[in-house]
Amino acid sequence: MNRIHLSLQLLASLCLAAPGAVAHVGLPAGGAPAGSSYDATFTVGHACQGAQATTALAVQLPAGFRITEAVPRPGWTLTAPPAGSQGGEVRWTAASAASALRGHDKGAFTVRGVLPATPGVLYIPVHQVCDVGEVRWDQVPAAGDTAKLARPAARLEVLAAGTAAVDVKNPWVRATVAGQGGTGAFMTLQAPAGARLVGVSSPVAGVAEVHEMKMDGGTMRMRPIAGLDLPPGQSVQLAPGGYHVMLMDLKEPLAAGRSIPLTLRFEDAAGARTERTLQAEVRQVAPGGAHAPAHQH
Ligand SMILES: [Cu+2]
Repeated sequence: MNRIHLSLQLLASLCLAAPGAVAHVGLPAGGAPAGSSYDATFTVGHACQGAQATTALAVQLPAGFRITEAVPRPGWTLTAPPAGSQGGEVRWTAASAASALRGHDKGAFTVRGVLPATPGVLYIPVHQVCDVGEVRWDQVPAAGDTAKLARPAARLEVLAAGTAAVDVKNPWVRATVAGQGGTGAFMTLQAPAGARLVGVSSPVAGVAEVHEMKMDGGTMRMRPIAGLDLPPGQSVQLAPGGYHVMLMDLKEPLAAGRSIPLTLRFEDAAGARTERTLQAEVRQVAPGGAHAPAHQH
């Protein structure tokens, strides 16, 4: 196996950008396995527009989700369907103005239950009531439509067995020119329950590895690592100048604009293996230009 150790002069330090835009009322991205016990924790980021506080939250449980219990909040009254049932509404209501969720305070509202046995995507409408006004988070994207919705319903990906509960945002691969043997792939990973990235493969590369950048005698070098830990709920960025996926022994030049498949392999704390296959767009430079690419000399 030919290992490539290139020394890179870094023109940009690793930029710790904020994770992708978060829906105003939503569930953690990344999904959860079909048939598993799941704590659906809805996060409220702020009150309705022009309002001072969130005073009630109602969640419409989707068919296929079997509720175990809704978690009470101190100072809020709670109504919920009986344990073991499907559908219906869970509603938390602030008992007084003092216990309402103020302004930009973040609040967590949890419904415990069991996910459907069949993989798919659940859209869960949430009704946010404020001291002034209300918002119905109930928009569901049309098939194939990636446009941003103003009031998206909470989204939960119910995963097939073997699929990793890991959210992959903005995956991209740096374009190559003819004769170039290797390139980098970059993305932001987040695992709600934690995971470890232990391997990568792609049909366009003979060899794919997870690399880190490290100072070595005054020179920044990259080298393969056995695994990359994804702490629960934390965004881990693979970016130029930092951790990255190294694609080597490329079978063809990668032109900007096309997409290539990448399969990421993960391991959980118990050693169970899962994977996730995604399409990464080939780009000339980092998106937005905010993260200047590392230049090779
Ligand atoms: Cu590398």
